[in-house]
Amino acid sequence: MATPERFRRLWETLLPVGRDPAGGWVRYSWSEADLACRRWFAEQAAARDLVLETDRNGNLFAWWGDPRAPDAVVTGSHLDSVPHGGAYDGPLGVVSALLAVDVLRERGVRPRRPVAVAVFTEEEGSRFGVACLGSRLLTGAIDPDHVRTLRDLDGVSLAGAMAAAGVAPEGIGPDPERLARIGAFVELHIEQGRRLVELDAPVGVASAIWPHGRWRMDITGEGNHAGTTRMSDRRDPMLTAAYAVLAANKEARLRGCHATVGRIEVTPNATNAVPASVVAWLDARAPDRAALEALVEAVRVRVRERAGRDGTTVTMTAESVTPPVEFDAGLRDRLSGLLGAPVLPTAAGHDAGVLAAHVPAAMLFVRNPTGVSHAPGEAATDEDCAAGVAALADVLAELAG
Ligand code: HGY
Ligand code: MN
Ligand code: MN
Repeated sequence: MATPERFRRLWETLLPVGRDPAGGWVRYSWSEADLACRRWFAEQAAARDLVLETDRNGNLFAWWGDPRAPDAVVTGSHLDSVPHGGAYDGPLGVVSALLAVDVLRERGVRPRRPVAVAVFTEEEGSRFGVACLGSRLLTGAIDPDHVRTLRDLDGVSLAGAMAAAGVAPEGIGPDPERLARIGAFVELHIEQGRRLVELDAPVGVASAIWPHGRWRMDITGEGNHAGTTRMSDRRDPMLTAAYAVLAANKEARLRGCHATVGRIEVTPNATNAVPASVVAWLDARAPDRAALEALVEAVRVRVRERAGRDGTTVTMTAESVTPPVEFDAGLRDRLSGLLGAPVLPTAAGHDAGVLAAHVPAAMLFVRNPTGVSHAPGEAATDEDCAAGVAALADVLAELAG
């Protein structure tokens, strides 16, 4: 049975991995913490006699049933994190999937279709900048030659990081044969908002994902002395960046969209120097594609105009853009009917959203009392997590049993 105590027992075996003294969890792909997460997953798979595979993109699959058979029911999520993120975003889906397999075995379910628990690589894009990297590579949504050249903040390439972890980077790229064997994908995830709190429901079913993306703004001015440079002589890229932050916020609010500048890099980053350049990343999300394009264009126009006044130059480059996702309506209705669970959209990206373009995909959300995510305040009660495990077990039994 899926009990809170049982959830907690397994949960606590993963919890210390990547916990950061400065707060939250730091589990970047292919880092020591990520490799420890992968070892943890391998141990859990072995303890359950699940056959573990690492695919050509570093995604992990633990199989209950024949890995080569068609029409598999795959469930899982990711174990990487944003910088100083919460505990649940990703790991909850993996832990719940393992426990759901346990529950089904205890119930004596013998699946007609193979079942796999999956862990996707670099869902957050926190190290190499592209979200849902593992599922994008698997599905051919991104060029592997480009991916091999991606570098982290220390200049380490993705190819180098993979090779250091013992996974051959030469092989990354689309895996149509593996994809064709997946008959359905279900990802359980912590809710990243408070809709389920409002609805008084422990578990929900996803309807859709807002289109969203990341844009890099390179703003260049002139480095100079903070004490001696007259205010009228400055070409300060920080001013343009500051304006970009405010413009993005205002345009998003006016349009019913979301926009965030959560990361900047300042060169040379000195207290007593007018910066030479600033790089700022815009994260923008909208209810539909046209609204997203209009939002980003509005920010672009306003920032360019401001750059003209600041004597700076700005270029804005899309780093990743994810189209809207409507989850398979048949599967969504079947699962919400089966679980008696409400249906809700999200503005967060997920591997299930990437896979949804290729296979029937669905998501379950577990209530988050704080509504916080991508920060240590992310939360769920053990009772709700157990309800999530029970719901996922029911879903897997329905699809594969
Ligand atoms: O950033 C996102 O939407 C997700 O949580 N990866
Ligand atoms: Mn996330
Ligand atoms: Mn996630």
